[in-house]
Amino acid sequence: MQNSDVARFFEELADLLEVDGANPFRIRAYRKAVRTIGSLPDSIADIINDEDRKLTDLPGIGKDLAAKIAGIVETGRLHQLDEINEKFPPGVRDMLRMSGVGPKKVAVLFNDLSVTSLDELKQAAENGRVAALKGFGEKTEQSILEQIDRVAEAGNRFHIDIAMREADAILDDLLQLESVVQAKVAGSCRRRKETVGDLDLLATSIAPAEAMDRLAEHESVDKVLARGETKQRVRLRSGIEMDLRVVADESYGAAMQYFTGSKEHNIVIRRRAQERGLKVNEYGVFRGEELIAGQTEEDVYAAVDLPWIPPELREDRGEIPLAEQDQLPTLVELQDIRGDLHMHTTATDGRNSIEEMVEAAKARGLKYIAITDHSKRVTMANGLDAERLREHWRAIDEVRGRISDIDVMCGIECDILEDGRMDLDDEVLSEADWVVAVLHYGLKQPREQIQKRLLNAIRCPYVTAIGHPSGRIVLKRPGADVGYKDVFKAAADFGVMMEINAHPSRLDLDDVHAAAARDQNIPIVISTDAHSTAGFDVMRYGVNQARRAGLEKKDVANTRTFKQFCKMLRTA
Ligand code: DGT
Ligand code: CA
Ligand code: CA
Repeated sequence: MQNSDVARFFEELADLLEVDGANPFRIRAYRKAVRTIGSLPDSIADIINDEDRKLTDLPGIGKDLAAKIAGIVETGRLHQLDEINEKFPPGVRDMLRMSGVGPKKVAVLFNDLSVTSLDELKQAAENGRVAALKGFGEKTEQSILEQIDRVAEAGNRFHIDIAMREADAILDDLLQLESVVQAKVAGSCRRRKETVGDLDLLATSIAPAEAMDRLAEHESVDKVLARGETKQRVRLRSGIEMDLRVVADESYGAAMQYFTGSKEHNIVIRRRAQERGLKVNEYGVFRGEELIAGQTEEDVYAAVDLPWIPPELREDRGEIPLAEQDQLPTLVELQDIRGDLHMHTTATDGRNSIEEMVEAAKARGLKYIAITDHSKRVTMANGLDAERLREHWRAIDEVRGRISDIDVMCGIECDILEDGRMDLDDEVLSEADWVVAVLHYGLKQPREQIQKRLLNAIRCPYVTAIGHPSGRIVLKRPGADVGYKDVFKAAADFGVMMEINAHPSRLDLDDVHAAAARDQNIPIVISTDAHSTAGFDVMRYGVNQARRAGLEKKDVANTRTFKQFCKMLRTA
């Protein structure tokens, strides 16, 4: 169990307690615990297992909280959360997922309007009953109406990092069984989509019942929903549902191909099979009754005259013609990444010092990094003005003088203000090695204004990259209305790079726009936006997103050596 998983328990508990009108001090204590746990550089589980350390040494963690944390790590449950969950209908948790609607507002909707589901909320809002509530108004009602469908949809989906972690833990466990020969995840998780609806596991085994028993007993399984001879569906404690299918060895490749999808990709494969007088399904490729392929995916694709296609590309977005002409890209890989160009330190809202970040980056094999703390507009994160920034750069300079074998750039994540100006003036920006310009505020502005801001930033001669261009938060907040075509044109003209922010809740550029940027020959940087040393771990999700965009090593600037990378920077 990861720290963020533990933190989520307390976050949910605090939210529901607040809806319940519980003692504010208690709620505040849980929220503090969320922040403490979420920002710990070390794993909670490690601290528990370390005889020399105690959870109660952490700030804001008393005896009671420590016991609850230990319980979560041990059992995957928090009794108080189970209890309060019983008290509210699922609609309350759905409402909590809307942005701009915190627990206090949800309490009013639940208590005063007796709204218990998103459907009921929609009705109430459409009848103007939400706007009439104290503290709501027309604007909030409108925002609720705009969000309802997305929240209803998102309710059943999960971030890719959670999905992969859950799948991997269970696969590792299943593979412990001697009777299980192969086991892998298929579906959207294997395609590395940014969100996953449910997990589809495939295994080959001589004893299917044993595999299903093992899954049923797994600590992260909450409930077995259905079980047949070779198929089982379970719900995990995280809420994700999972199918396990145990298939025959001779059908493993065909099942993998079928259940990896996407559905759209499979439709084309099936049509190709028909054109060749064949039938393809999850058991194999058949000519009449005769099984002609199915043990490996390669065999299945070969039967329809195609090379094997990487799962990340299987969306029927042009991969099949490319495969037909033997022109599939050689996708970028995690090992190709040499640099990371977006991260924070204690100077603003990061948890680790410059030195700790540099050492951690080096330990992970990175050859160069840019330290990019926030600019002053982000007051919440203690953003830097010109004077503090220069001081910060001096500190970076001091550290890079001491630590060898890694190049460190003095950077800044500079806000593009609502009116289109840069948050810091040219004079100080001109002294930076690397400037990531970003939108944080005013994301709901009309398209023209968003456009003006992005184009202004690109024209600023010291801006080297645009970070998380849309500002979206996956499953939570849509991004700004960006006119990508013009933005990419300007970026290409001025030599500004585009970021794929690797954090699983951003993944911004998304796959489609990353491909469009690449088509304009814009160098892409994949960066972690690490706020702690553990934050470097998310690089793989950014690489996955780049792979879904069909990017090769050469398309990603931070696969280059530092020297080559510097040559790609615009010259002001
Ligand atoms: P998800 O779970 O919504 O994130 O997306 P997937 O792609 O994992 O979809 P899921 O779990 O419904 O099904 C897994 C795969 O099984 C899907 O990608 C393709 C295959 N599949 C499911 N239903 C159909 C179908 O009706 N026709 C075809 N050709 N394939 C299907
Ligand atoms: Ca699925
Ligand atoms: Ca499924």
